[in-house]
Amino acid sequence: MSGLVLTTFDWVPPPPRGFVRDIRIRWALEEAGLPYRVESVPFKERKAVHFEHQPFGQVPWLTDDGLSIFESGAILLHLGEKSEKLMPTDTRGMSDTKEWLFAGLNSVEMASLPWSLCKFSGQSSDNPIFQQFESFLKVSRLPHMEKVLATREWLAGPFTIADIVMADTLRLVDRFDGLTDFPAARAYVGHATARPAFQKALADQMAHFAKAD
Ligand SMILES: N[C@@H](CCC(=O)N[C@@H](CS)C(=O)NCC(=O)O)C(=O)O
Repeated sequence: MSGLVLTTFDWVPPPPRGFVRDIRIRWALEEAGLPYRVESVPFKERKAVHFEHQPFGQVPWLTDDGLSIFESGAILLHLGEKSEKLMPTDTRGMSDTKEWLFAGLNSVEMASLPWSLCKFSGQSSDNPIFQQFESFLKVSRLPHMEKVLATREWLAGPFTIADIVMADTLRLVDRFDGLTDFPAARAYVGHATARPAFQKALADQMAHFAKAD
């Protein structure tokens, strides 16, 4: 396959639509103006070839000519190396971008995802496990992000792949009203998702899954 090819599921049920992680890659590709195609693999019956590209049977993955890359963070880094619109080329800017990219994935999303999954599955707020996740997210992580986001527009100076990860992570928290006490984080999600590249990525993902209904 030549050029950039993004692979996602052929279909997913309605609740996760708009949040499937191919959106991070679509968003980056649109920001950079890089040409790409989207291909699909079955959601319901995952074949051996799917696991050859993504060992957990998940999506997304990206192929760039002969190279196949899984993990959205690794894919974003790959794209960041292709376009200054996604990652600065100076040492400081590149380092800040990588630092915040990993902070998004490994410090914020590691706290927000279990919380969001509890919300998604309708866990009661009396559940002690949910309360632990609530405290992890809302005491140990979001107040610190709030301070950072109150002082800057984007995490690493210009808009970068780090903002794609962080905004998409916080967007899911906002979906479950988890940002009501964090106005700077909410405003950050608002102006990140107002970007035309995000709007195009979102519309394309929604259309892709709707086509298979
Ligand atoms: N760490 C992976 C996570 C990928 C992931 O969670 N993909 C979801 C879609 S958003 C998926 O494939 N879910 C189906 C499953 O886990 O079986 C990444 O960031 O690429």
